[in-house]
Amino acid sequence: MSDFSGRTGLIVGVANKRSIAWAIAQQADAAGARLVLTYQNERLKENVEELVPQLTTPPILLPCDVSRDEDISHLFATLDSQIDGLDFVVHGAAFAPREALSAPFIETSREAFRTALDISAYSLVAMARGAAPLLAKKGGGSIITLSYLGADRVFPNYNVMGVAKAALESSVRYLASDLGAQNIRVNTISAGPIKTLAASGVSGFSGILQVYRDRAALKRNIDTGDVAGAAMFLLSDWSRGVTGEVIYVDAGYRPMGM
Ligand code: NAD
Ligand code: 0WE
Repeated sequence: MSDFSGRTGLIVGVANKRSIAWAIAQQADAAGARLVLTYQNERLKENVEELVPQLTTPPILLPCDVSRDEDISHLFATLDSQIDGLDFVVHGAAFAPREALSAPFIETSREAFRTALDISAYSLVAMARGAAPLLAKKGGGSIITLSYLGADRVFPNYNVMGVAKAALESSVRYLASDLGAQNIRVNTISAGPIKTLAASGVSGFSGILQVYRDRAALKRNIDTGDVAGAAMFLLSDWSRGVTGEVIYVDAGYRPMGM
């Protein structure tokens, strides 16, 4: 079970116990990994501090607002001095201004477009650049991020987040190409809908869950544990030959035609 012993992972995107990133953190911890968890701001710091006693190995907690270059450079400078390399990185940050997820897509402002792509897509590029030297120190590693089928298909109200996820998935392929020679892999899990903080306040979310449950091959919704299982595969050596890919964890929604 402890196949992550001696490994260190950086996890970005824990907001509360329902976060997908938290389920991945719990699985990686259970497998023996030592973790670095970041939090977006002081308000979320308290949430993360309340969760960490659940982990077997006490993690390193550091602040990182991924929209700030100085936060990212400070994070990796701190890690460089505190740990001897990284084995994996989990990127689970996304944001678009609320109004952009309810008005028609055609009304998307330049500012909302910029914010959504900055936080939800560019941040992966910046994190990969910062992490690469630490991953290379361990002879390579695995970077994953979280996407949604709205990158490829239109879902009502997903709007500019769909455009951001398309940029994110393309960034995964270009990063995989840049980092492959250093044995650093980059992949994304495209998850089905889950009622997390990022989904709360999305009007009609229960309806989306219902449609997925009805149409998915497995006739159910997924939970954060389902995503964490696939994450453990992508973060481990079992996936050593996989990079630049989008892995769908959606209970078989995407393959269905009707
Ligand atoms: P969540 O709200 O728990 O996680 C989103 C995280 O993004 C939060 O921890 C938040 O702090 C972080 N974040 C936002 N702006 C940030 C910033 N400027 N700096 C640092 N962190 C920032 O919700 P979640 O559903 O666990 O989302 C995690 C990822 O999974 C996101 O990329 C989301 O798009 C993706 N995803 C979610 C679903 C779903 O239905 N919940 C489905 C597919 C993909
Ligand atoms: O990626 C996401 C959610 C991302 C998200 C959610 C919010 C809500 C609160 C990004 N930014 C914000 N900004 C806010 O102010 N998902 C895959 C979950 C999700 O969100 C939807 C979905 C699905 C699925 C929004 C509309 C339609 C479907």
